[in-house]
Amino acid sequence: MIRAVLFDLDGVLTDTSEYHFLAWKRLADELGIPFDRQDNEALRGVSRRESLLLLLKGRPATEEDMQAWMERKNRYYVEYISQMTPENLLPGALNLLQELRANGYKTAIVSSSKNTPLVLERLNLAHWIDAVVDGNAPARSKPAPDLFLLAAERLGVVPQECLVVEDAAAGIDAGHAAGMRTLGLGPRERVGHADMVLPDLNGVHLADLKPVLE
Ligand code: G16
Ligand code: MG
Repeated sequence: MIRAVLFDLDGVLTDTSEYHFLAWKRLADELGIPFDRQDNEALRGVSRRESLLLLLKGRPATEEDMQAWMERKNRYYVEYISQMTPENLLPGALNLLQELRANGYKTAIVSSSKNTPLVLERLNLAHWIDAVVDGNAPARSKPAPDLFLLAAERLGVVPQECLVVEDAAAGIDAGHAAGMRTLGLGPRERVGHADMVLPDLNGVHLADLKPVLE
């Protein structure tokens, strides 16, 4: 019996995944490294450092370079997200959060991003969320189960009572590693290993999630 729904942020509730791409693309262009949307798929949901390593594709870099490049990418990213408003919530996201809460489910945001507090503030979401666990927590990032396990603990539920909603392969892996049920959003090539797959949350109601909620 599911009692809590743990939402990823980027690519699930809002489209910051596009801003991550644009910020990495800007850095890659400046460094003269080829990088397109297809390359970006591998970065979805993984940490900032892991993303940079994927972008560098084995090119040599000192720790100092890495730090400077991660900071530069983050500066670009923060520029983008500072312009966000509640209009940047993806269709269906707010409605589902409200329905869940009205029906006694607990809700959490579980994101690898250190920028989660700023994004949540821009989206004005605090009212519908019981707990937030983000990349600032002293824990391993996805695909490790740590962030999801921490969220369950904060909500006072056990992993078997949690449904994870994720758009990234690494996030689905993290949910399964935590012993939770998973709803994958996006193409089957990416999230086909989830317990249930939908294209996105547009028009999705509680009743549609019955197969994974019971
Ligand atoms: C997100 C994004 C990733 C990003 C990571 C770290 O994870 O999907 O692309 O690299 O956070 O973000 P930041 O550099 O802002 O700390 P999630 O878990 O919300 O999908
Ligand atoms: Mg995501």
